[in-house]
Amino acid sequence: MKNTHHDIPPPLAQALRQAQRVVVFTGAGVSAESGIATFRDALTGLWSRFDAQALATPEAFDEHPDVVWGWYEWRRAQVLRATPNAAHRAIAQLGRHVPELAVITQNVDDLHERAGSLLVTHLHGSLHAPRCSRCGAAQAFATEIPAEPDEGRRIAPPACTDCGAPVRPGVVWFGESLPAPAWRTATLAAQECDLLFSIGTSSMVYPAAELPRLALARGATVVQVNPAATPLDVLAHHNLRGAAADVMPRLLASAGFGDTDPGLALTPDGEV
Ligand code: BV8
Ligand code: ZN
Repeated sequence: MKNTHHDIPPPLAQALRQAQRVVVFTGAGVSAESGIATFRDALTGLWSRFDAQALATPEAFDEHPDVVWGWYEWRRAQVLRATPNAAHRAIAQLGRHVPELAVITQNVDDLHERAGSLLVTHLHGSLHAPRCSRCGAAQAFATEIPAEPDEGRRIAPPACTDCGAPVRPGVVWFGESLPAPAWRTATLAAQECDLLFSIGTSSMVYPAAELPRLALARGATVVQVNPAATPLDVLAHHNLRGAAADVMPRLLASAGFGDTDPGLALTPDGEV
């Protein structure tokens, strides 16, 4: 069934109410409403001369370490200034309503964790885990929040405290393998779930884009949330055409999972 909806179809609300094992698989689009540039538009200024795919590679780091490190420091500054949006919060809330929820993200930000999601698997690493490009030693950032690197400023990467080699971002670049434990967790979750949401991803990067197909092959219901069409459209049972921060709260409400916001004081007669 290849339908696209603005509203939540009743069969989907029902499937969510009855789901036992749910996977939420996210891409850059889930952080878009937190002001984090999505992957394909994360290139501004100096970096606009590079294609993201060309910049997120070991070769680019070897050739232009200061351009690549500057790009990641600009992105890290964005993330540190950002706050989780309603989509991240709805996904954390979902974890309080279904028996098992696995959050599998391609994103390198920590907004799922900051929204309260507990089990978050990072397939492509994290902006917050720099490591030595030679000996692999974990490194700490010299400054908590990098001075806002202006558009395209080159920043020389720091030297490893153990061996002096350049420190690199703790992310998985194109041509690099995904962390085996994360990939194993993700494939097991996709193969065992009864409902998988693919939220805010262009579904073009492999092997991550394989996950919804693994879930489908095991008979799971696959739902996509994206304002635009992606290669997953033809396979998904439901295509919810819209922004994640708009769709996700409506999805939970449709299943009766709307939490009273813990921050709201109840009036004496229980009215919110
Ligand atoms: C690997 C970290 C084995 C860095 C990233 C087949 C099989 C296996 C590999 C390949 C294959 N074919 C090709 C490959 C190679 C390659 C690949 O997939 N290339 C693609 C381009 C074809 N894959 C790899 O290299 C992977 N490694 O295969 O290892 C191996 C080992 C050695 C030698 C050979 C093979 C590694 C891939 C990981 C690369 N690193 N990120 C960083 O972040 O800088 S991937 C990068 O793209 C991002 O991290 C992101 O996670 C990923 C996908 O991007 P999206 O998240 O989808 O973001 P995007 O901007 O594309 O789209 C945003 C979406 O959101 C859009 O659809 C938009 O409509 C939507 N949206 C916008 N606003 C909203 C919204 N949605 C909802 N709400 C909104 N408000
Ligand atoms: Zn080192």
